[in-house]
Amino acid sequence: MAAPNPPALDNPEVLAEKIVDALIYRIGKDQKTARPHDWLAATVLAIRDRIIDKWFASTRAAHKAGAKRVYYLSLEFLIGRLLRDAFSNMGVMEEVRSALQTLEVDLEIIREQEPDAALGNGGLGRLAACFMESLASLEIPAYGYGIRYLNGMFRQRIDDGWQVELPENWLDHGNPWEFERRESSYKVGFGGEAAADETGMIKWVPAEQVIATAFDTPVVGWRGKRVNTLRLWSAYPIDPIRLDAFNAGDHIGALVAKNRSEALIRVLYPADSSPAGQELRLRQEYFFSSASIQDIVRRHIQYFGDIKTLPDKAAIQLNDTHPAISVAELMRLLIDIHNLPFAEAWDITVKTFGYTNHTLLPEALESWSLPLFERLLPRHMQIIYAINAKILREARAKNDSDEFIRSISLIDENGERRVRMANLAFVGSHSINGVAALHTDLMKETVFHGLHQLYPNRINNKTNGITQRRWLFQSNPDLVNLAKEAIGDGFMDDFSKIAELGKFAKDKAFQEKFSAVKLKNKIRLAEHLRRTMGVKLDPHSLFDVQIKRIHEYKRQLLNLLETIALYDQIRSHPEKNWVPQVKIFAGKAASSYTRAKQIIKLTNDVARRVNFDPVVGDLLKVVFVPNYNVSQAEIIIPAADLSEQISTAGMEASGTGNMKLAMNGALTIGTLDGANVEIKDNVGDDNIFIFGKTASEVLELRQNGYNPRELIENSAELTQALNSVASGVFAHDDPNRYSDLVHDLYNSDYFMLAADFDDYCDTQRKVDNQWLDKSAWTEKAIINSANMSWFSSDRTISEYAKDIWRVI
Ligand code: 26Q
Repeated sequence: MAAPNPPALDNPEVLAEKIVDALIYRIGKDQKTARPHDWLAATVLAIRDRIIDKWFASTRAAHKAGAKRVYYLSLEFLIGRLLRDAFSNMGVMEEVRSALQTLEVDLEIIREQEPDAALGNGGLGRLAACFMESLASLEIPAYGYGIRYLNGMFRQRIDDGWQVELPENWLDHGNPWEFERRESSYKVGFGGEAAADETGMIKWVPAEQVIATAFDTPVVGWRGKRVNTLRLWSAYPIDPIRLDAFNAGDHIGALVAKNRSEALIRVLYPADSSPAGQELRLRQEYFFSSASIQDIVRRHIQYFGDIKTLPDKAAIQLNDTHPAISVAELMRLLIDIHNLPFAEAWDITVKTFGYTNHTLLPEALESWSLPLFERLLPRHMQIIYAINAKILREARAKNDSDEFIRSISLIDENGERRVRMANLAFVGSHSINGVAALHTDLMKETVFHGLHQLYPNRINNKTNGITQRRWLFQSNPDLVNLAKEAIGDGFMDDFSKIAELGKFAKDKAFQEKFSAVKLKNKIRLAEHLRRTMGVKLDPHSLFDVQIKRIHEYKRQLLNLLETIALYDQIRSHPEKNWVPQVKIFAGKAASSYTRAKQIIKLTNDVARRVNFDPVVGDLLKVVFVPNYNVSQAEIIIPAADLSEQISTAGMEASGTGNMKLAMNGALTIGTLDGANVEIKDNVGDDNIFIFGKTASEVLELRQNGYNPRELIENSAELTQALNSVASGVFAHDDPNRYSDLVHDLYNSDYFMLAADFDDYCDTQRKVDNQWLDKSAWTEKAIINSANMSWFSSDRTISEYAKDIWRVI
């Protein structure tokens, strides 16, 4: 059957009719009784039909061409709201807006009814979402594979300054973007035994099985050229109810299987950069890996007939180690089901997989205790031993030292024996990449030192990127209009052309317009915060933002201590020419991360004191915005003047918020960490504020015995700030609340706040001075926006496609 012609663009009246039709016949409401979320559903359904046409056409085209497909396996996809993404990429945003206007419905109001699909923690999950959008925009046939969590990332509420976690029920009103595909269902086993049968073939007989069923969401590329699939797995029991038990009166026991399978997909693990080692997490990892690999193999056989050609037609990318068990799962299918010899199966596996590493923090490297692994996945354990034997043979031939062999082994023998997922992912992949240049260099020297010696050609860098469609075009329309006015709209399709804005950096009239856009975005944010939090902010003050997961290595505490020092100074000298500023913080702490939660509480304690101090007035405000998520980011980022990227050098793999903020014209204050280094190279040394120890200086300090106490005592400002925190100035109700926190800074300060504090404060005062020269500031902001196109995820994905996946 020929592909139908794309539906003609409707005029607003025709589209309005379609929306009303959907409202009445598919939602079952009339115009009088419809509530905003009914209008939302009806509008999505009316446009969705067009997307589906493109979707099928894309799938057919890839099939016809016998194209190689990219499979992105990720336990997280932080996609946020989909309406604006889909409508804007389909090019129907304005058309829909006017259609709804004829019905007296406000698109912005119904847009806000859409819940955020928060199926991710932070950077890694959002990166997966940006990548999916870029893959579709670059017209690369690709599938994202993940889990359809019933509750994604928790909703954060702040009670008396403390974080409280609440479940986020994003599916409560249904999800008009997804399609359940019952026909795409696979059995996934757990436990039981793996032993040779009478023919000598290994047979795994699992003790328990669940069914994984696909839910597909279309991912619309720019200008609707291609629509890819995000396939998320849900779990069903094989026997939803044991009728015999139920009829015998055991109503709970009858439903055990249903509850067990549902537990698999119930929640996203709310950890970031430090794994929570529960059995359920390993079950989730295997559940989605197994379903995805079975689906990929099934599709390959169906289309191409021969499993041996898999690496020519499929590239599977592992988003960190969370799906690393896929390596053993593919081996199992090739050996046990497709009867390939081990060596051939291994060759296919290594050619098919690529692995992306997102962290160097040793405590964040995933490993599973051997007894747990063996009990849950006995056949995979055997396969991992076999892989390990092969790899260690190769290693010994190269270097027989114990230290080298220990570093290569898939089994960690220090203390309780554990399976190292990073080593499994590494040896099972032909490409291992870091996510920023510095991070990739450090990978070679630290976590993968031994493996890099054994396989010197495998590690490569792919500096992260972000999609400018969501993070600029959709979230900052006024800046886009200004850019169009100045340089035409060529940058919408060829984003490198945004560099032409640089020509206007010194143009006073353009500067005025640029800062007027920024001011408008700040007014919008101030209004949003007034409505949601009741705070009053002066949009003319400097908006200094640190928005990201709360983690000690990201050093929100450094920012806060500088804020306290500034507060002290303003109080001592209120007559000075201070720059009025707002310190905006937002982010979630992992629920089990006590210190991170304490930092949130301290932020709120400081805010309460500073914001109501009449001496300070509007000179300094501190705001902790609750429930940071993708939608909040879309409002905060375009309104930021200053972007805080102040991690301890060597610890932030890349960062991507740094890119979003700079692209929207915020200046960065940051350490030489992660992608900050490359942002500096692109925007130029004069247009970024760099401070602090470098990664190698941090290492040296650590090796030579770091002494924070001495550093603190040599800094009058830091001493005073810590004294006020320790003595309960911000916590009258519980003066000892922060004693341990201050004690730890004096005695260990693992993240080296003391080493960077003075330099950071000096640099903040340089920022203030720069702000006072409005024209020079705006010039720098324009240069930032103009020079950030390299950080488009289109560039990142093109590099993956050429160097790793070989699909272009
Ligand atoms: C692992 C095991 C068990 C439970 C949870 C986890 C877990 C979950 C999420 C471990 C880590 C994460 C998330 C890590 C993350 O977001 N890393 C960030 O990735 C970004 C994209 O590459 C980088 O820009 C950031 O620098 C990096 O911190």
